[in-house]
Amino acid sequence: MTTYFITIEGSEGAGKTTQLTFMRDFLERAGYPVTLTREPGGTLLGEELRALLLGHRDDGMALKTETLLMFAARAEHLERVIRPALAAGHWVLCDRFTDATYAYQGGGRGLPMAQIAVLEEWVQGDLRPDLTLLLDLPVAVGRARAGKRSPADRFERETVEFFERVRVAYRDRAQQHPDRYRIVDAAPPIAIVRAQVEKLLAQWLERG
Ligand code: Z5A
Repeated sequence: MTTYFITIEGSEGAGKTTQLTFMRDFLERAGYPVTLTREPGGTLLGEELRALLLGHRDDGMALKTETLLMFAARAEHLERVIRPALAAGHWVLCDRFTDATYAYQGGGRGLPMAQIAVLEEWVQGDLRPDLTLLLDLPVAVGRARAGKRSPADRFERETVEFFERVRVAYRDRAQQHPDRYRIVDAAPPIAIVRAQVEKLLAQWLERG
């Protein structure tokens, strides 16, 4: 049985979590069993690492520490959730994955992309997403959406310039991997974004 690993990416407030739920419903209606998960997180240990990574501490975190914790959570997630689900015949839908490390730690914080690539290779081997949807929208629009919740986590307190760099890094990734990436305009209302996402999924399912 063929199973697929699908990720959804974008900067804060892009609507990933909202659209991922619709994607699960869409795929389940089409008869595919789905495992829905997220990063950082997805396992007990991963969620504890997520709390450390997003936590409201004020004494900062070294960039290497932040990156290694992202990959530590990912190693756990791959071992305990993603690979077993794929092996059991489930499609895996994941809210963020390694493209987020390239965008945030690479683009946002300036870690050399080649160093991320070394960790990607080590932790994932040859496993890469089959499809990645990038929900793209102006930074100000996403921030306004996310700002309605409180309090802001360690990433949400970053500057507009940081999120502009994240957006550029994501778009660069999409250009570098056109076979895997699909870009969705995430600025319109939820129902319109949903229709775009479902159309892309339907086209992707029908590809030869
Ligand atoms: N991070 C990292 O640095 N490196 C890594 O390797 C990984 C992650 C894996 C946590 O991720 C942080 O971890 C993240 C990057 C970093 N930090 N940031 N920023 P996260 O995915 O959990 O956090 P998030 O991006 O902040 O999630 P989010 O703000 O919840 O965004 P979302 O999932 O894309 O949006 P949402 O929850 O679906 O919607 C947000 C609100 O907007 C909500 O009220 C919706 O009802 C509303 N919404 C959604 N869509 C629309 C539309 N189309 N119109 C109007 N309103 C909408």
